[in-house]
Amino acid sequence: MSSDLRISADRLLRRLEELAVHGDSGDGGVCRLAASDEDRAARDQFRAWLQDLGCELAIDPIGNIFGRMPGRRPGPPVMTGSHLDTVTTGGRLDGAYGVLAGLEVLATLRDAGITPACDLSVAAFTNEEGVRFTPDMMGSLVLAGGYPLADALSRQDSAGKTLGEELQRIGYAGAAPMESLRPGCFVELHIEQGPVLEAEGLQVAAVENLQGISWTQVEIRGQANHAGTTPMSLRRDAGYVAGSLARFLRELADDMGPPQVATCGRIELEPNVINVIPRRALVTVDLRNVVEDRLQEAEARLQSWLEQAAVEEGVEIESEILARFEPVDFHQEVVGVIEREARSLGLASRRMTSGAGHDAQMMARICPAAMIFVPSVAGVSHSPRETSLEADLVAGANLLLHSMLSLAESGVAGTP
Ligand code: HGY
Ligand code: MN
Ligand code: MN
Repeated sequence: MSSDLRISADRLLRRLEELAVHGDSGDGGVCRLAASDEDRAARDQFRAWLQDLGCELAIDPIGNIFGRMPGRRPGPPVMTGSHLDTVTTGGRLDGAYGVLAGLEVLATLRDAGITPACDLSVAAFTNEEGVRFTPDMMGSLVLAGGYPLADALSRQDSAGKTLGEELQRIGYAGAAPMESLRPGCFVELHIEQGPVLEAEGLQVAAVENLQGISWTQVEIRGQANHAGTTPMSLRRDAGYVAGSLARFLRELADDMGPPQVATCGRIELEPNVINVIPRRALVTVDLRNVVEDRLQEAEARLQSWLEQAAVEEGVEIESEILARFEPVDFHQEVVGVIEREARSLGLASRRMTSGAGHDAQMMARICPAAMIFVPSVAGVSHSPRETSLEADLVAGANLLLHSMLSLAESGVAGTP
């Protein structure tokens, strides 16, 4: 019976290493920005593994890649998946682990000659990180109908290249109709990227909700002048406002208390030289909270701080929302299946909230969805130091296997 079925640990761990070659940053990490040459290489590798598996392959117009295995009954698939793109200083597991564990689930069923109760599919979504093109979770958001395809394809990177041009260039501007690709239910396996599971000595978590995200780009325009001759009272210093904004964000998060978080991830100054008062600053703000009206409160306090700073320093400030997603509650039935299958596998688990954004939050807009987490060593992620214990990676993949089989049997994915 399939309850004894286990994935091939060797094949999963080997493929994680083989995929990490694409974008290898030389320090144990990976830099594989969306629609870059490194992303193309990883996509090509994933596609080759899907073809070796005999999966039905599809690529949609935003470059999402899907591998599908037919089940005993027709209809929308139970889907898993994640992303192959990384942040600039990424690790080997963020995204890639969920994609390759999904591939491993299909390979395990093929090797065992098991036909699932309904179609299963694995997806690699385009531009989850949003580092090169904003917003993040873009490919899954477009598939979910939350962002017009034309708008997404027109988003530009800092060099002025559009996502559409870049997908054409790397050969992943697909044509598969999205309607036929949408899942009937979705479960994503991902590293926790935080300290909780390791601290509690747990191997897996059933993720039941995910916090809201607000990304803002702030442009501050002051006046360049001589650093030595300009009296402090006459300055319109964009650099000073940028630095003060970073401090304000820390004070805001401290004042609001957990789970509010606030991050100033980028500060770019012009002309960025030692003896010139900066005339311009470009600053990014990342605000997150699991409660929507608290996130709105943080956004409102940011805007009033910016208005006051502009008056006090005599600078012009313009802000642009780059991404805004409300908190998401995942589907209780899917969470329950994950917990039940964890118990059957003898894995101690807990429910938890995701601090990071994930493609699952976009699939939750169109079907029952939830996530599985495995521990991150020292809670580190978005860093070359990102790693997880092999035993946990294998345990998570086995839980994904049995959760998907159980969801296929349950019929939660719906009928055609
Ligand atoms: O920003 C996030 O939470 C995700 O890694 N894109
Ligand atoms: Mn991720
Ligand atoms: Mn990430």
